[in-house]
Amino acid sequence: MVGTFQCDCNQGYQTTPDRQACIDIDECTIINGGCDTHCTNTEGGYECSCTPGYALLPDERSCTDIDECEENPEVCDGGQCANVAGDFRCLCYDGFMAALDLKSCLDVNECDLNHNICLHGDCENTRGSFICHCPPGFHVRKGTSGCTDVDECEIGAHNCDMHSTCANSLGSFHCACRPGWFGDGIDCSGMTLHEKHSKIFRKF
Ligand SMILES: [Ca+2]
Ligand SMILES: [Ca+2]
Ligand SMILES: [Ca+2]
Repeated sequence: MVGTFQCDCNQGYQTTPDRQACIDIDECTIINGGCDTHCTNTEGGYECSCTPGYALLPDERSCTDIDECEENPEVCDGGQCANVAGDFRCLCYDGFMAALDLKSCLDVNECDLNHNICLHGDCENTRGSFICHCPPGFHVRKGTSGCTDVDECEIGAHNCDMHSTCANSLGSFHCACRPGWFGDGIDCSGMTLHEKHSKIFRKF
């Protein structure tokens, strides 16, 4: 008579009905293996996993939302990060726009968007903003963005003679001696050059 035997199976295995062999138990068929989301049967065991945006907790069964904002504070560089279940999105600040997937903020190139944004100046794009470089005689007035003419006459930034009138012009200004005064506007005298010379001449 041939001796009989029975198998004692390791954890994760069960004996075949004839008790002659051990076969893997598919734990996933029984209440999803206790997994929150995904259950994957393996030889002699099983594994729980989560959908993207969720992380497996130390109990190796439960899934919890990943707070991407806390995990990577720079994720929305140029905006505010808003954590949502299984995902996150960026609320971008002025000067930035959200990428198509709302997962990052991109600089708006104001110079490309509006070629006239700096008016009389050159536009330089910067991250989150832009800078207007103005030529001499132009400046960026407070509260505006483009380069506009400096009114040298109004702000007193001219070198006109006190007997001269100042006329503002685009990018510059002009001085002209008042009636009865003579000169180039920067120097005005009460007499013509001719009178001046004849006066000097008379001295001798
Ligand atoms: Ca999340
Ligand atoms: Ca910009
Ligand atoms: Ca001017």
